Amino acid sequence: MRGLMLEGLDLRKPMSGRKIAILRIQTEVLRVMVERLLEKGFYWILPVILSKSTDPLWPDPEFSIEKKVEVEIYGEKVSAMQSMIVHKRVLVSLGPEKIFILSPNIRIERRDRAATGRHLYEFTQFEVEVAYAKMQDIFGIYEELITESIKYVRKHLSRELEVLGRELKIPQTPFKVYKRSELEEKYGASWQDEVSRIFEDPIWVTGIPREFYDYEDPETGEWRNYDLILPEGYGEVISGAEREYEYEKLAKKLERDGLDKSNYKILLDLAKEGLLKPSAGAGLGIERFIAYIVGARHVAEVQPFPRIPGIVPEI
Ligand code: ASN
Repeated sequence: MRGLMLEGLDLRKPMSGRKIAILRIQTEVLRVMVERLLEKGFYWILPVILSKSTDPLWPDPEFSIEKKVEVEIYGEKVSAMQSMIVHKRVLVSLGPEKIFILSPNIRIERRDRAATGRHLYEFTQFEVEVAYAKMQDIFGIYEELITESIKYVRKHLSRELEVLGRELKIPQTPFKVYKRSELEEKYGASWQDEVSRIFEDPIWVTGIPREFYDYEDPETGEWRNYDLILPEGYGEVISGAEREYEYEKLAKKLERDGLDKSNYKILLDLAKEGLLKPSAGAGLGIERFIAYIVGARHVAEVQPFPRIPGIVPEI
């Protein structure tokens, strides 16, 4: 269904009506989502790009990073942001307890990921983090953001949907919740592609063994984390979790994963002092969500300046 024949890559021609319709839809979807969170009392935080501390993105069943972008500035080594997870944890612990960030991430995905139709080497996450929140709270927030934006687009942007030839269904809430292990057992290794095609509405998948900062229940070994899988083959669009906040567990998990503790010293120091608050949050891939809304064949179709793995454009 989705190849690499993309529309809108020719930067020397005026943009197509299709692409302009996509940008109109994106504008309004972002406005709806931002307004909803502002009404709920969230603080709008601006992103950080270069940092000594970023998401290791590992271990993770989805890992496909070719290289980490590191540069030296003022005699110090910093990385391009892979996700603001560390910053989110610090902020909700020391400052406002409900935050959101439209956060650009740089992830140099392997070139073969160009063909999935779902990977970009630069993209933006709609990040949310809430102190003392649980999984269900975060499910509720994103379910509202998703359904309200879809309702808005159907009601006010029907002309754009027509240009795109897109029929958009309003998903039923609450979205169904499944354990990753049960999906894996039933559908095998490619369960994500399978469920993304079979289910008609988005589904939450919980219990994913991955990065140290997601909460692991010491009694059951269950991971209190989640992904949201979109239907029609669009796949994962959100990932998040309840978070670890205890020093011992964090230190042990960093060691288990073979990560350099000095990159996460701030988290460890706060945890040691009892200042790292429990929280939960997630990030929604904005381009993937818009690709689903507009029915794009490749996620890069929603970017004015496509960032497809392996292809470095003129601008
Ligand atoms: N944004 C994700 C979260 O909040 C982390 C990630 O992007 N890897 O858990």
